[in-house]
Amino acid sequence: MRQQTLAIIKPDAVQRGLVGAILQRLEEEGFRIRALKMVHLTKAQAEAFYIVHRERPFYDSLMTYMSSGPVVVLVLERDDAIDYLRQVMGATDPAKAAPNTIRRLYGTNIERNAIHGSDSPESAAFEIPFFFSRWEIFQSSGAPL
Ligand code: IDP
Ligand code: MG
Repeated sequence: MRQQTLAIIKPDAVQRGLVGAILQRLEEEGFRIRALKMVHLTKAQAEAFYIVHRERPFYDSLMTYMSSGPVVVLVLERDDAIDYLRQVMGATDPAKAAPNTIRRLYGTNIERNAIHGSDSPESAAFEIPFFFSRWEIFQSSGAPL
């Protein structure tokens, strides 16, 4: 099923000049970029985005990291986009991620792991409108929203 998901190229990857490599990989994997922007999240914005994690022990550190520099936010479209992006990203901890996944290639550690991807249709439905209004998302003709 044709589907959209939200990806974030995280501050560590932007800072190390990996935006181009990651975008190239995503396009090679068959994702179409439907929206893209660079933003520097405030801590309050990062907290609102990651609200589901507020009870987790790493939450404060994650908020500091996610607001430490600009990120590149993307709406990506493909068949089975949500699960497929999670496969291409690899496991949360880059050291445990499968070879050739984005996190294995470009992540630094379990926190600074280069990329975020929505983990379910419910997450995508929250995360895409968090960053993009409808008119900012280029729709392929006839594709479902
Ligand atoms: P995910 O990004 O693979 O879906 P989640 O468990 O949803 O992983 O965690 C969200 C983000 O929080 C991770 O991508 C990573 O940046 C950070 N994180 C997850 N687990 C840890 C941890 O054990 N220590 C530090 N940061 C973590
Ligand atoms: Mg997650």
